Amino acid sequence: MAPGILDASHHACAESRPAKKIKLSSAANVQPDDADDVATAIPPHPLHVKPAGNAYTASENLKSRCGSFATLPDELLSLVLESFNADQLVRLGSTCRALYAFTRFDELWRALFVGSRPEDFVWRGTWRTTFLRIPQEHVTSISCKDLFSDVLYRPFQCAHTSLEPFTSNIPKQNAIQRLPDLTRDEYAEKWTDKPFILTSPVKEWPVYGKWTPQYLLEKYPDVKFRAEAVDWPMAKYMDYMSNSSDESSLYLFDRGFVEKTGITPGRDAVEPAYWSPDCFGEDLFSVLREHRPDCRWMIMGPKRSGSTFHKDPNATNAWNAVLTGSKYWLMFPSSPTLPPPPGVILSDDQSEITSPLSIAEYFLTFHSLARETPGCREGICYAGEILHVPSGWFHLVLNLEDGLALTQNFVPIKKLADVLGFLRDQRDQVSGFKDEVCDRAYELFVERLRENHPEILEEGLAELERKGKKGRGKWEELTKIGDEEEEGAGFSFGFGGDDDDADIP
Ligand SMILES: O=C(O)CCC(=O)C(=O)O
Ligand SMILES: [Fe+2]
Repeated sequence: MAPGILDASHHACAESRPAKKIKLSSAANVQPDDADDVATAIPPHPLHVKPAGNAYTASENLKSRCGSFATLPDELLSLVLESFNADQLVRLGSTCRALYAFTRFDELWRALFVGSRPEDFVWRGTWRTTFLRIPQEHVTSISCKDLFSDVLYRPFQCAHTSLEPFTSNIPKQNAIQRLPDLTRDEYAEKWTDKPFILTSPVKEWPVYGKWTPQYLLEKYPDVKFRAEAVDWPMAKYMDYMSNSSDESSLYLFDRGFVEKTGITPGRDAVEPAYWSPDCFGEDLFSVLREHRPDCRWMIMGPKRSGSTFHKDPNATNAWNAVLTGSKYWLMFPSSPTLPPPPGVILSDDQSEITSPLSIAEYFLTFHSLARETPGCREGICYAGEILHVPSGWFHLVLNLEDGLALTQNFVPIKKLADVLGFLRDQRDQVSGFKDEVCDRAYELFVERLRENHPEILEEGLAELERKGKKGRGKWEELTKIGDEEEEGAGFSFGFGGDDDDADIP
């Protein structure tokens, strides 16, 4: 509804718009030098919808013509439409131009498509045309030029705003260090807790230079790979990758790629495809053998796709190797005493991370603040390079080009205590294990370490105990020692089993 034509009773919904407007203008404030370029670089919306603010100076507003639906704020209207099926959307969309625009919103069709998972489909450039099987030559478009809606315009704007200003001119103090390679000792002594990029090891991998999206298309066109909630044959995903404009692209993230492609990882294999760089040393999770949690993924996505802020599972470290394309990384350390990165919300017990914005929306809204925040690290990892993600670090990743990457999570000796602590004390967050062992991941890991690396286990447990004591408040320290002594040989680390203690800095 146009702010200019609202009656008094509807001012509440008009008030809800400036929040989006603030984001729109803050986008321009983020990079003053580039503001003009950003503004002019965005093409017109395909249905000619404009941002809500334009309604203030418009003489007409299409929203006012859609009957009772006009009384709903745009956010609520699109929420209501999420409960409609395809037939209802098509029918409603044919009643007036405003509802036509709202029912064309492609995220609605994406949800319908993913919910129905059709086996046999042709990707046609949008979720709606794909779902409705509309051939390209029959796609129509009606101009909705007097419709003003941030709900409809903002995702389009985010999908078309240049992100280059955010990923360039990285301040020196934020830059992730680049090194040719590291020795095991250097990694263990100095680098286990820091992000860095290695420029040499991946260039020795047989898959480097050979595996490209095009190669995978030719070799495995019909093999299905996991992309978020769907399993698509490589050929269909490649169609999607080359012809889509989602604000948040469907991202291929497949943990079964080794089995699906028949390659063998590991330097000692007869025909190795790739291996973990030597400096990372032994991965202690390998003692879990058949019970080890998911640990490797092939990642593929178009330019502008990527991962929103998260921490990797089970307090593991990770490496991420770019085979083609390039990735911008934005990273922050974490600890119980540090606030989360700007724009990221943590639950009180720090167990749940909410990062509600798309990558582009995050950049437009929070990037300048993130860049100024102490601890921020940024870097670009190019093809043939590998980036180290330390245990517990928040990271957001943006593909600067269409690209293919491999990633692996591991437990270096130096981080054993953290992983043991996580498996034992944050049981509800343990992930990637098969259901039958998930509840006893800690016990199983300890048992297997005791069989394979008893000294490393003892050291890890001792460090965990030290950390537990250091992490306690004075009162707990004084009152719990007696309890521990009473427990005799058993370990009690202060924050184990007693959730309250986990919060004590
Ligand atoms: O390549 C990406 O999108 C990032 C993947 C990731 O989060 C990781 O490797 O830990
Ligand atoms: Fe990650």
